[in-house]
Amino acid sequence: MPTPSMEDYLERIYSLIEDKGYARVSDIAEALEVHPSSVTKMVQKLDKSQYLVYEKYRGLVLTPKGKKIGKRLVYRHELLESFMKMIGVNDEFIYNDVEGIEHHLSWDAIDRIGDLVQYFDETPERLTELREVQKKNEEGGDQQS
Ligand SMILES: [Mn+2]
Repeated sequence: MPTPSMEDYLERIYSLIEDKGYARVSDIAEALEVHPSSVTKMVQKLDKSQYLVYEKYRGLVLTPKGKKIGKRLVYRHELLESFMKMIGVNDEFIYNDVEGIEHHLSWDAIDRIGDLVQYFDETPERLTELREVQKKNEEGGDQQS
């Protein structure tokens, strides 16, 4: 199992390759706001664990194992963002909240959250009811801040 930090890298590398066709050390460093030397170190670790192959001149290539987990990690992040949005979390908190919890949930929990998101997608009137509860709670003024 990859560590949380390895997960962050694999998630980002997968997205970069999806978006641009390649992932350079400098792009990863910029995206994760870390020093390029940290990226190089982690890339070597990911290579050793067979998530990717690092070739000095060709760059990074994800192995089938790296692609599979990278895809799941990107899905997990996007699902949790949808979930946060759905339950009414303010947009400005969503990204950091997801970054904070994504590594600490079981895949079972992720799948159950997936069910819930699907449930609300399929029955939008429930979402309207949820918004009414939230509105009532906010008006009640008993919200913790
Ligand atoms: Mn993430």
